[in-house]
Amino acid sequence: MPAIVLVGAQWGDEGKGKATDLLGSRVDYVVKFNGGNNAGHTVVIEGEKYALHLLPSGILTPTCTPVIGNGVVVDLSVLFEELEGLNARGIDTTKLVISADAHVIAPYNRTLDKVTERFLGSRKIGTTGRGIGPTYADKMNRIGIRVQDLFDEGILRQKVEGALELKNQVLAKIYNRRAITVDEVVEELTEHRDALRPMVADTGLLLGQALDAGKTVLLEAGQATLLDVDHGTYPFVTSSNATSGGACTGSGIPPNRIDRVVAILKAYTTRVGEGPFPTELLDDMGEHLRKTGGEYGTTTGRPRRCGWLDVVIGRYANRVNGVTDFVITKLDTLSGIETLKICVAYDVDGVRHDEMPMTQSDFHHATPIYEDLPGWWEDISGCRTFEELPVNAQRYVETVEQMIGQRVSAIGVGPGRDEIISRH
Ligand code: 2SA
Ligand code: GDP
Ligand code: MG
Repeated sequence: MPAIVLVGAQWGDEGKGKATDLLGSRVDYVVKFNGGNNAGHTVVIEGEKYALHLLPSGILTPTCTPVIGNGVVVDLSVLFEELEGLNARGIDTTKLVISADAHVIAPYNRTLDKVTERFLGSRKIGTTGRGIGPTYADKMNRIGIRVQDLFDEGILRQKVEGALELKNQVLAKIYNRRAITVDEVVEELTEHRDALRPMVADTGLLLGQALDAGKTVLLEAGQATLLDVDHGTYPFVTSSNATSGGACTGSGIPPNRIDRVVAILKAYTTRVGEGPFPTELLDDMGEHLRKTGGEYGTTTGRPRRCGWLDVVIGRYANRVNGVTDFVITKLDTLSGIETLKICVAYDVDGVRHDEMPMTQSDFHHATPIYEDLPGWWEDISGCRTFEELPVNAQRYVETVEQMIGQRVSAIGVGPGRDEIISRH
């Protein structure tokens, strides 16, 4: 199995971190290909909880080489904080490799992310405030700073100077903020330069050679399909490509080397930040899912919005990502609910939509059309085979498979590494 892509099927927090960690022992490389420290992956190993933000989840598997690909935006202070935190817990992080082409999050972009949200008022996106959007905007605007620039001080100063010409005008004229100096930016960006140097590589070349040598590579998405800047609920999205296509551009691995795309689908739906969410539950059931599922942001601690499973989204994720198999997570969270609802289509101003509506205006007006399924009462966290699951839990999974038209290869029944049912 040369290259596997792992993506989130909904609005994130489906449990990609746990799934990556699980596959980690079977792969040689785990590559983060998009996003930055806006991600939050919680992995529980033998009762120990690890919250990763910028580092690929493969960092927790000693046999695996973790890679930060060219498509990632790197906050250097967060990188070293996270590495130190793991080292203090006895995790060996020396194998980490970082692309020379990855962009770095400059301090002014963190400031701009936060102040822009404040100025947007009711039109805000609900970002994580980590500087992700402005850094990707700089990349597209060709005024970004890349990891390789840190090792050529002349070039670095030139680039920071160029970027600040624009940034300081925006900060001063629009936001009434003080001007930032080239020196302070260069100082912050080069603080960890010596420690960073041995980690930096041509990761596209490294991964290409690894695949040629028969190694397996797992490409791990941050965020998810509906947060993808092209295929998500724009503008309420993140600023990178979180779908499987992003795995190629964000790593340098071409599409013909990828032969498996695993999508992680939570047994219900959650979303953090603003934006449309047809199956959102603003009642006691929503609160029940949030409490039982522990649905609070791994990075910001924000309560996640919760709702029923939406297979229109499941079908969309299947198509956009070219999914080969789904992993359903958090099925255990649904135990003890008498009747479960699955959204099978939308009603948009009196018209039935079986597919995602073409326009965001229609998606904002989408009302779910539900099918009811009987729930189960048993604690399923100890189940390790499909047959051990209560019949109604089996039916729930099989119904999702039929409705999406894709195989479910594994089912999560708890946060722990071993709390999983494999159906191979
Ligand atoms: P940004 O900061 O520019 O990427 O925000 C843009 C939108 O993307 C959403 N987003 C996320 N949604 C779910 N989970 C994410 N990671 C953290 C987690 C989030 C947290 O694992 O819990 O801790 O709050 C994540 N990252 C970005 C974000 O909410 C905006 O809607
Ligand atoms: P990610 O961003 O997709 O990696 O997901 P997060 O880590 O942000 O959120 C998923 C949460 O669900 C984490 O706290 C995981 O420990 C937890 N989790 C993952 N799979 C399961 C599961 O099958 N059951 C339960 N109860 N929790 C799970
Ligand atoms: Mg998360």
